[in-house]
Amino acid sequence: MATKGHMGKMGKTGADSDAQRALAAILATGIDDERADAAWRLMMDAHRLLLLAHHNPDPDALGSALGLADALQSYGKRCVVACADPVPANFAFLPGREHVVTELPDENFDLVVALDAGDLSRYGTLYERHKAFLDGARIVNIDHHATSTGCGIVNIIDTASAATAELLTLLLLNRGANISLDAAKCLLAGIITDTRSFEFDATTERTLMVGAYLVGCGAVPEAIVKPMYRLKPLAKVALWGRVLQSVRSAADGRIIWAIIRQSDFEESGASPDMDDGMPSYLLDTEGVQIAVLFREGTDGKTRVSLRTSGPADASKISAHYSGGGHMRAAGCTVNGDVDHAARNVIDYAVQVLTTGEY
Ligand SMILES: [Mn+2]
Repeated sequence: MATKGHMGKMGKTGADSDAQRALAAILATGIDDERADAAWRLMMDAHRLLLLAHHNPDPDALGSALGLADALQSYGKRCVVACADPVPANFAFLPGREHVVTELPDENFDLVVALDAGDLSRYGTLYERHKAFLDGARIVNIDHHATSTGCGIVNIIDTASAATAELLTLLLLNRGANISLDAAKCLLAGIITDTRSFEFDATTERTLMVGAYLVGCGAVPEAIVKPMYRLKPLAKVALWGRVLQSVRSAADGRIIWAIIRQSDFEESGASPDMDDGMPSYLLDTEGVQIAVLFREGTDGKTRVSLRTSGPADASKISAHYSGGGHMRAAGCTVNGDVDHAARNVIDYAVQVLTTGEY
């Protein structure tokens, strides 16, 4: 009788199970008690809290802010979650997103909690518009970025956390706070998206334990993974179908490339962003070390996106064409039509692979 959808609700799962209690006890030790106490005391002493997510928000910034707001509201705190930019439409899996504001209400906040960025300028136009207030505000900063210097009077910064939501879960469990189903959904969204479904190197045993705890609270991974990474419009499927027919290889299959033309967008009805993910998709082909996507511009120029694995350095190849980027992902713009640009860049990539010289 048990179906896949019912399994999670059966047996000893849920917030009060022995497994959840054991996990909570372990995770509560993952954060410094004194610092957790200092941050929590500021939050408990406050009445009106402003929770900030950085601009160009990702689910970690917004999920952390919404998850913390949910937890603090159960203590009777007034919480406003603010972000310089609106919540993207595909973050529908974040409960409470409809309450996120892009402009501060006219209220006297007695505490600010800044989440997922350690520098106030990362809070974008919200900071610019309220510089005087935020420069003088009492701030608790919770973040996991290595570049964070801390913008608060209490800073909880842990670069071993794969997501701010992971660190925040430790804080809540350390302080014995209840994590509701809504909060668990928000926090799991932060962890899943900052680790790309527990795939990135930053994923640790502890990350998975926090994930296990939040799933134990009732959060469902697929409710986040599917809209973030799998769902796509039909026009995108049509675009990829056309472009993948143009795939060619060189250097005994170590190089793969494809051309995407303006006519591909027009005839598939796709929008300009729908080639997103294609260079990485091409790189995940057996034996491939260099993947290149050539995109015909409307200005007579060709946009080149490079991905590499193995010894090839994408940034050095793109630098040959005055572009930039990182070792594994880089890009450049080449003058001239897309077929000419492809021939030129692929010839150079073959030379790089065969000589090892750039
Ligand atoms: Mn993050």
